[in-house]
Amino acid sequence: MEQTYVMIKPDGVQRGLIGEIILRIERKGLKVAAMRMSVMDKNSAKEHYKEHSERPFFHSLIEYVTSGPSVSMVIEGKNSIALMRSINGATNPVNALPGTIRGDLAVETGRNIVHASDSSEAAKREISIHFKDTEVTGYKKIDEAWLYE
Ligand code: IDP
Ligand code: MG
Repeated sequence: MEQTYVMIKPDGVQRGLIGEIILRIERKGLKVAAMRMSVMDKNSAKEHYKEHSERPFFHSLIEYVTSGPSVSMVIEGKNSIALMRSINGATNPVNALPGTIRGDLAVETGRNIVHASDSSEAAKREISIHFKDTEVTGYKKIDEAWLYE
């Protein structure tokens, strides 16, 4: 089953939105395959966001995501990469539709509370930055027969 990397960024944690965000992911029918709360170290954050290393906001982005505890997850399910991007909504909350996490709960791009991998290559790369193989569980959930045709 497809896996993606999802992070509740430090602003989501500080604003008390961990439960709200995980609720939306579980309610959709996606499975939490791994989860950890920690302060992301700077090297992992830089590796995670290396595609943005030349952008003017890179330094503040690294400071932001390492500024306090965040929640790292591996989310699993059919089409989980595309589904998580749509659950999160557009990068800039101004453009994120109501009903999405960013559309309902965030105000600006630099504090947009969640991350999700944008492709299969990114998902594999990001999961391997943040989790060891042994931390990603391979369990089967009882609702699968009712989620998938
Ligand atoms: P994504 O998180 O929707 O994949 P990306 O374009 O990959 O969006 O940007 C990664 C993260 O960098 C964003 O979620 C946001 O936190 C931050 N970011 C992107 N563009 C800007 C900007 O113009 N100003 C400040 N932060 C930005
Ligand atoms: Mg991105």
